[in-house]
Amino acid sequence: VAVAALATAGAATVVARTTTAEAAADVPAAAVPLAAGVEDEGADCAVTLPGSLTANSRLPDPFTRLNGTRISSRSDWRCRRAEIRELAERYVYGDKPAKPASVTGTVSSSGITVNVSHNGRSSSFSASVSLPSGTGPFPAVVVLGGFGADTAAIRAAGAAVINYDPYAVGREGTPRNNKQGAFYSIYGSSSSTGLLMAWAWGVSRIIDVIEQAGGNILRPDATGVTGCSRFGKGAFVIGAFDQRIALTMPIESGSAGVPIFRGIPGEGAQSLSSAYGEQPWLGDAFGSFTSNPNSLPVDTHEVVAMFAPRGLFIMDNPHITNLGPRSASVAALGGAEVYQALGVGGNITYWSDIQDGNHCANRAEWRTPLQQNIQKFLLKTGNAAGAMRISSRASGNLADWRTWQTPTLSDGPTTPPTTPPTNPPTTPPTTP
Ligand code: MCU
Repeated sequence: VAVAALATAGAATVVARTTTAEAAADVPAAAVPLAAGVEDEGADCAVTLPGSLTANSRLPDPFTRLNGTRISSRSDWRCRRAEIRELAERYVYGDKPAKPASVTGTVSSSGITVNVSHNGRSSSFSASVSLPSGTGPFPAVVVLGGFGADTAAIRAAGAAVINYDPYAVGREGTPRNNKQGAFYSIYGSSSSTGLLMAWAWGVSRIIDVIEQAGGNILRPDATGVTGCSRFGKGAFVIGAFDQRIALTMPIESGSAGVPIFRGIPGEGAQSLSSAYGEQPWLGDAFGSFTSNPNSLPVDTHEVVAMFAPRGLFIMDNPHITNLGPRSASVAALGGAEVYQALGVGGNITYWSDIQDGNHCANRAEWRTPLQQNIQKFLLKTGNAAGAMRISSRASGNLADWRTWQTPTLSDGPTTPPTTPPTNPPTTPPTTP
């Protein structure tokens, strides 16, 4: 789909990928399950990780399987996604364990408690809840940290806010060999899983509890997540790794968040070694790649793709190079190719066309798209098409980063290989 320049507003060139024709071609929101009923719907896919890695200065092809073949139908995406998930766990974020043996807890109009036990170890954490006005049950947005996210706009749109303290589940300020928090109490302080994935595990356990509570206060099928800066990194990983999350809204996530790892050094964003070393956000395995991201078999455009067809609204700041906004736009454009191939190009938005350059400022420009995304993916009362509103201050060019092209995927399952010809070849093979 061609990228069409629609308008120029001050210093920011606004480009929108979604034309009327494309929006019409998208499957209507009501016809598509916008979130899966399970945390990982590809859990049954057999994935064999590569034995060795090949350096590639361009972005890996999201449509090519680990065995070198390309997917050809939309239904092939489920198990290709599972491959990307495994790669991202092994090389970037660390393992996210499946649901523990026991998860219990409570949901009230003011809070959620979570109790987990597994293999003889247990831990607990809680989160406060602020309901919107009106009559429930309500959708809910998990908000990480107390800044950046427009909680007033979220509640005004009709969603509850779940105030999640990620540090209760994965603390900052610890060395990698002594990680702390509810996740590490269960899986060990020397777990190689980084904080972002520990935070993701915690939100998945909150959703487990919401599911078990019966849905009188909070709807189990309408959860979103958001946060700014380090909590934007968190929101991105939380949403990617739980397919029950219908809407994810990372804000100004920076290095270790949305920006492609391969683009960060050239753009002059926070270096990979700085982000890796500042806090154990990424998994321990990422330490081998901080000076050679070209050897990573996966990049964040494929993490973006893991969200498809679910709602993804990426907010970014083109005024701060340290955040890697150019590299973030490339991640969004690359991942959007998968959304488009699946016929849901209107379900992703990237928005860096903003005037106020302060990090994690509350911005009027994002209020309308934020509420439209909540209406479309959580309340299911709207169907506004997403858009790429990339500021010309920091716009990357996907063509510079890829050699692959986006396939036209067929609707149904892949046709099995045709049966071999029944007639023997007319010319017998010549003997040497
Ligand atoms: C953009 O997110 C981080 C950044 O990666 C860190 O280097 C800096 O210390 O903190 C930022 C942040 O979380 O700001 C609130």
